[in-house]
Amino acid sequence: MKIGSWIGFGALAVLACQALAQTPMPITNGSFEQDDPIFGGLLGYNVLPGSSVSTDQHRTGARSVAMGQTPLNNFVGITTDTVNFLDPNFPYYDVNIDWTGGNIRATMWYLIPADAPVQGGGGGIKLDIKLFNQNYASLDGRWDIQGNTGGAWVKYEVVWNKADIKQKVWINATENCDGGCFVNNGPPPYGVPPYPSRVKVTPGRWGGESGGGAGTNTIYIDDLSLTQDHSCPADYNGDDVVDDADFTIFVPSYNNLIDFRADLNGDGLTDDADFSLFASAYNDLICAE
Ligand SMILES: [Ca+2]
Ligand SMILES: [Ca+2]
Repeated sequence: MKIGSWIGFGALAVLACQALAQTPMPITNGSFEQDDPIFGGLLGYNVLPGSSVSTDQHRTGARSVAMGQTPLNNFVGITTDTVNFLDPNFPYYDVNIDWTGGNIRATMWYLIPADAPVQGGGGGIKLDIKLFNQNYASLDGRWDIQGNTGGAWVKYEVVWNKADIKQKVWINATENCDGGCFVNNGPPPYGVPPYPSRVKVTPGRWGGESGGGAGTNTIYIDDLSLTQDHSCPADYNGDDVVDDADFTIFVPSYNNLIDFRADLNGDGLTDDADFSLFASAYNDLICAE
């Protein structure tokens, strides 16, 4: 579908996509070297039972996190969902995100000694999309590590597509409403907008009955990092181009109006104002310089 002829809708250049590189996000203590100077324990993380700081292995610095064996229906790992008493403006160590920004990428490195192979279980990096301390959506980074790495560090990366994140929040906002729907002016303080603004990051292992059962031995992790692709709001599907594929995402949201998935002006609705913005961005086509 060609909508180039619709571009007469005004020169709303505010959405001209910024030519920014991926933005390193302020994940605290990603190399696991620091303890909290006041409260002790691993700075920036809630270390769940079964996990611990280890000096046996380290990719950088002197420490890593050891995620131990995972009993059935149990979870072993660390999470950023821990209170930061030192910063009144950033009360949790969860990582700030830009709702109108790009795809979110997480990387870490893992190691399994040759003489202690992992059997069973699953895991990965889980992402929870949050506003304040309310969880709006959970996205798993699937991971089925078995065997061993021969003692070498192996890179693990997961990318959460921006459209998938919005879709998950949308489903929770509209289909799981028994306890109070939080789409558009839903029960305060959880109405959307305001949009979720941070993520809880959880590297971990889990031993589900349908997910490989219990997991043996230890997986060491190090050098956790998060980035978000540059902001190009009208690029709904996160491929760095504003084209017909994005228009097909725009249309259903525009048709039901209350849909925030294609909202471009931040009012929680997808209406004519957003169409004007989308048409302008479509005319530019390319997000990145
Ligand atoms: Ca696109
Ligand atoms: Ca709007």
